[in-house]
Amino acid sequence: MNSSHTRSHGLPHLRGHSAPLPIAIPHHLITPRRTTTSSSSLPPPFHFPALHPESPPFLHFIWTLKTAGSSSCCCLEEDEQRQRAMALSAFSAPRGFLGVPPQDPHFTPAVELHVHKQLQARPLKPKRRRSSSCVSASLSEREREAEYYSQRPPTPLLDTINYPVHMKNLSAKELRQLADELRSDVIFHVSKTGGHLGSSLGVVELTVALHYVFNAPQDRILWDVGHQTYPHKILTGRRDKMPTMRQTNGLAGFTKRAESEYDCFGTGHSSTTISAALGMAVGRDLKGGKNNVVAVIGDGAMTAGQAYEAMNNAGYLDSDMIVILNDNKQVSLPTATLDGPAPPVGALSGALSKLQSSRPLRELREVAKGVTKQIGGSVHELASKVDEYARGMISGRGSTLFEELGLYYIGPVDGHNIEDLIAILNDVKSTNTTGPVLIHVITEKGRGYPYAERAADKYHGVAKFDPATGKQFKTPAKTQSYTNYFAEALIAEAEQDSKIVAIHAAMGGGTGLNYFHRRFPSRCFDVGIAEQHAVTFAAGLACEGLKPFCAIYSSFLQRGYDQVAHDVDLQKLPVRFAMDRAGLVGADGPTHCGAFDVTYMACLPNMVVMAPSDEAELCHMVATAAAIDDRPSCFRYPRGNGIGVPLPPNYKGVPLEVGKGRILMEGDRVALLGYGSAVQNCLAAASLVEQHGLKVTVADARFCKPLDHALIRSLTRSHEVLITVEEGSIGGFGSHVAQFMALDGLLDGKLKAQIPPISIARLRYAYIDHGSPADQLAMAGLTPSHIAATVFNILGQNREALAIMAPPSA
Ligand SMILES: Cc1ncc(C[n+]2csc(CCOP(=O)(O)OP(=O)(O)O)c2C)c(N)n1
Repeated sequence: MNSSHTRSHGLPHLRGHSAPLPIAIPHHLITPRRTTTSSSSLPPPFHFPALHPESPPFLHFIWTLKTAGSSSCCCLEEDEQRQRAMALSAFSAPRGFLGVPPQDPHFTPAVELHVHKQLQARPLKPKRRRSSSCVSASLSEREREAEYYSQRPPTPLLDTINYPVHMKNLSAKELRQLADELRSDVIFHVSKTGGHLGSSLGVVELTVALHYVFNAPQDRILWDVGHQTYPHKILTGRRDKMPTMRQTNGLAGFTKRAESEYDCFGTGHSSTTISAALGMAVGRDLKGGKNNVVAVIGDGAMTAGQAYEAMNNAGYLDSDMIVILNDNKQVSLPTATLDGPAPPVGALSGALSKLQSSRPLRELREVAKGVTKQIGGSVHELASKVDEYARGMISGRGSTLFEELGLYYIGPVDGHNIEDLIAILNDVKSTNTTGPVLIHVITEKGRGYPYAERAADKYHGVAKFDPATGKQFKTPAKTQSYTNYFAEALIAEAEQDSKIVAIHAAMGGGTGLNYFHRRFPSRCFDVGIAEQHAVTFAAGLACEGLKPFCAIYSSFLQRGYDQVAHDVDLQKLPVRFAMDRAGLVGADGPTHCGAFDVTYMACLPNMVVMAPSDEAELCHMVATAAAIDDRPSCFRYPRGNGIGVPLPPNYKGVPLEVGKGRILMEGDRVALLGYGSAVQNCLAAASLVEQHGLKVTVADARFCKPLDHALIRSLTRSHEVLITVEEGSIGGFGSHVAQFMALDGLLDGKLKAQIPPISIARLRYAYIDHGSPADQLAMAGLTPSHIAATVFNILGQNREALAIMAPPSA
């Protein structure tokens, strides 16, 4: 176990020396329970000596107790005796250091009394707390008003679990405690790093039950999307790395095979796990193996076609595997419109809800419970628990969907009831040759963190936040995100053209279309996590003369590529693709990096391919796409905020001339031809270069297809060097420019001086790991310094190149 998580006697490790410090105190020590205590029986006052600032942290704990006054409560309801013993031994441990004689009988009672008095002096407000948790002393007013704890909770049991093997002997009660501690640990860590919170909180009990029943990594546990795996990561040897979550060189926000053998399949994009699990199950069978394979998939991820393709095939192949449908009634992101919680889209969720609320089902369960009671005995209880949920007894309407695909349906099961989960998982595990089984588990997103539970978006993805108040620390920005500018520009177009409609795939918040939805509810379509369908659905709308804008992240559109090519481009249908998160995306990493869209879009014969260099250009490109009505078009824009250029009035853009770029800055010798957001880095590079006495030309290509041939010819002829710059993979803008130059004879000069060297700066030929945007840009070699150094390198001025890459002050 990593030392940073090791705490003595389950008490928090206190950092720093300035009192007052937060402390955690088990509930029974501060609850007035000694009703017999009278002033006459009180121990004599205990004298706390002064404390040296260099003293070990646990002394500060005691010192804080004395000086700050402990005011809060905690509610470790479970196993009081054990908690009490642990706490008292912790109190007793430092006696020697405090100069207290080891046998002083008054030490412990004195501490208890002190705490007791503090409590009486400052009674606690009843707070809505669901489970065992922690406390902090010396609460500020704000903290006392708060519904959660600002400091790291004690996790005595979790501290003993580094890998699943360490939890195999725990009792049901201890497993519940472990789940509580795991939950508070997730909240604590995510409050420091930001990341995916709500989904992880919803699967805490499920994660504990799965790792208790199954033996990963031999048993394969797959997590769909992987954004809910923070508890899984904590239980599988990565707790000490949680503070590095989603940061450069830190833990990935999704499962990743290279990170841990417990991550048996890499994820990020949804709805893949049933397919992968089936592959693993069949692979096991072919090899004669015996291990279990479990795929956990959310009801959102279950809206994608691939999940059904996989279930259909699983039913046919009949290999043993378990699919756990984690149903939290949240399908799209965020889980709310701008006006409040959104009902989940799609008929599947309707069917699942019916299943949950089915009256016959509830009654049958009651009957089952009665039968169990009459039979009595733990074995019968366990067995009937499974029967109770099994399909034979319920025949709920939603279950037939899965049964007809060939999966044995069990459910719905309370996903926060560890005993039930364990009973069912054990039963399914121990039954040989069952074929595929689907266990329908009901969970609550954001479970156990009051602010998440109440939030309309269930805190799906959060910035760093204050756990006590749930308030996220968002740095105010001077400009809006590109996503918002896109949404405003599209609304402006739609105000003038009633044929404009918008489609997204479960990403109303991420694409900004929730704003469009509020303005035009009947013209906005959330199709669920179904990018393939979104594209062909848009194609159908275009056939009917509507003007569809399909807003899908660059990386997610990869999933709908055949539809883009076959259903849209081949038929020359005017579907407009707004590709958000183009280029590097920071913390989400390579699964979400929009690296390939220029390559896969610009090779299509009919597609117009463009990229704005700033937010005003984005507005103009929305207008351009609206105006292109005889063929498909697309534009890509980055994650992050605009650069603060003046915007067209009311965000209403003006259509650009298709296939025309523009020169932004005139110079000599070297021309930088940027595409999309990379143009800004070209401008910044130009000013770096200028500091070394060279003025370069900077041009904004605007279009990758059709290319501005005249612009490229003129730049080529009037400069010694042409450098294209883009945030995308090989085969993108630079490749198109190089191809054109080769075919146009621009590379055929007879004299050396007439041959313009061309350099192409693009994303490094590798997947760039998650990290800060600045680190990623540096890894890609696309920072202004890299571009400026490339200029001097090509000109043979290595000294200037070096000076730029390693300035003297660095
Ligand atoms: C192909 C694809 N499209 C969109 C997303 C973005 N996305 C991440 S999680 C999520 C919702 C998933 O819902 P569910 O599977 O029910 O999990 P929950 O977040 O509710 O736990 C979406 C749409 C994605 N990861 N992959």
